[in-house]
Amino acid sequence: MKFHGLIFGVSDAAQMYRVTGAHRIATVLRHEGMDIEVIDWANIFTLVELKELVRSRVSSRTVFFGFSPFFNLWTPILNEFIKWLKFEYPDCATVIGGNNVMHCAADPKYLDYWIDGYAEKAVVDLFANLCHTSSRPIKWDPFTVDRKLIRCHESYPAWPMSSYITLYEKRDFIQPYEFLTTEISRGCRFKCDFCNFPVLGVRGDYSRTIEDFDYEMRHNYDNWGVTQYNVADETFNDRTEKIEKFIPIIQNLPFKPWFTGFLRADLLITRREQWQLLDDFCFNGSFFGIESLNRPTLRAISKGLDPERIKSGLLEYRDWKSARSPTRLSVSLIHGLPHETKETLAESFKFWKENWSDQNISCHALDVGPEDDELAKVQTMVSSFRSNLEKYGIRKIPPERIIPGALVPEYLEENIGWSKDMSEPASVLATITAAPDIFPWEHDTMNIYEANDITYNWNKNLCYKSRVNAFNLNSITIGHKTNLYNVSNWQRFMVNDTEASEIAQKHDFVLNYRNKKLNLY
Ligand code: B12
Ligand code: SF4
Repeated sequence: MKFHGLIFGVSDAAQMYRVTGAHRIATVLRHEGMDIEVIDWANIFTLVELKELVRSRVSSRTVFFGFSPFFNLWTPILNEFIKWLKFEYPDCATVIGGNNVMHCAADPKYLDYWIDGYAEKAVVDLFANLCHTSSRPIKWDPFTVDRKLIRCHESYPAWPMSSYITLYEKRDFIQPYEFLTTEISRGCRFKCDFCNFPVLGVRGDYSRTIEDFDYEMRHNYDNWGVTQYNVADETFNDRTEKIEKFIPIIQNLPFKPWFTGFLRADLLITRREQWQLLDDFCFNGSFFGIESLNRPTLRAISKGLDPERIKSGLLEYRDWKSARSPTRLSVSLIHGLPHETKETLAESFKFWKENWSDQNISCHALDVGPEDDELAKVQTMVSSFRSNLEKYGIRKIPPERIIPGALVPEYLEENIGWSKDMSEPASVLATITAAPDIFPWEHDTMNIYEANDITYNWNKNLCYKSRVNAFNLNSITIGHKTNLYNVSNWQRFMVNDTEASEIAQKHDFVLNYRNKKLNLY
């Protein structure tokens, strides 16, 4: 008997991206012989529709309902839904998974298992147990008593692996103009102090096999016509050999792909040989975490390259790359890192305003992690900043100087310029909604309120006027129903323009998906 399960992806419908984690886990479980269906954007279905969908799928073979909230996004309807699931199908397990999933607002009363972190290895054991095909004991977290939790990074590390393949099915209704997400390697070679990614400081080649990558690219093209991808790697250019390894595959594909992903600017600038390789890879969209242009700040976060070299190198790369292929470069800054002042940020603003108007820029106030010390201790994703506040000269603002209500989502939305109508700020808002516990920090040269104010001004006067983000190109291709190479003037689109002009079609896209899912059986 083929065991059956449903995995519900929960993600911001305005972004129109599917939750890759849900499809990746589905791929792994299918490989184990299970019949797994993924339902993307479960958050846009009504409760009645969710119930209807479940009733049309469940049979005696069903063993579980899974949830994959991207960025821990959750809604009250989903809490109603899991309550109903447990009442209606008490013998089926409810499982929720993701990086930092303990931060999710899902009601633990109705969820049997919580799986935190990269879960490919853990799910194999868990589901073999649920299906009674193995009695290997599950390595639960012994310190969490209020729920059954697996901490994958400690008990079932899922890296490095030879395969990171994610496959889709006909019932996913993938459109040829979508951007899917692919993963070339897992883990980052570096250990930046503010970074909260859990797999850092890895050594050696952590990339998948070329055959595994080739199969994924061809399968998605042959079956769904997909040619465009976001790359999940934390630092795609951490090793030049990794880029070289995959180029023969890229160049033999029967289509011209487009990749967008994270690059480290200092590596790109000091390893000039990567430029041509990235162009050969069709790595045309790049996202750089620049964080700051202030030298003492960069030193404090272990980013040593002289900011003057970063500035000139980025401009040179932009000119070089855009003379060869359509290109979109995004830079991201963090306001309020140690040693940053209003003056250093004003200088930085001037540089970007004068030199980067044809590309994209975003900025965020420093978020050191949750205020609650206990929560910070149990998180999988927690930065060195949060664990070593003193080392970085970061303090909690004393209660008498706390501005009541200034760090809650409603205030931030109203006063800091985060609005649900704009794709980028909406993402941030979603994050804040999921994690309202913000550490009220200060250090000798800035505090969180000042950083928020500066961020608001940057957003209003620079970031929202910049071009569309390299990670948001999906909105253009879905809006135009064709891939990026075919949209002639896309490079002129701005962050807000794209949102405004394509909004109707965006909604169609996810609503059409929902209708097809509901009418499938
Ligand atoms: C692609 C991507 C996006 C895409 C999303 C596309 C999509 N839905 O596929 C877009 C562009 C929309 C995006 C937006 C943002 N992103 Co983003 N994004 C990524 C990226 C590069 C890849 C995500 C991915 O697909 N990973 C691969 C899959 C396989 O991993 P996974 O999702 O974690 O799934 C595994 C586990 O979580 C678990 N799991 C997942 N689901 C389930 C379900 C069950 C049942 C089980 C058992 C297990 C399980 O098992 C899976 C396999 O191991 C990551 C970096 C990274 N390496 O993850 C950043 C990342 C997640 N993003 C990040 C950020 C900051 C953002 C933004 C806030 C940026 C911004 N300022 O706007 C927004 C927020 C979006 C929102 N609120 O919706 C940060 C998060 C940091 C943090 N948590 O503190 C990351 C880690 C990058 C970084 N280092 O800064 N992002
Ligand atoms: S910030 Fe980027 S480069 Fe630095 S450790 Fe994190 S993932 Fe790696």
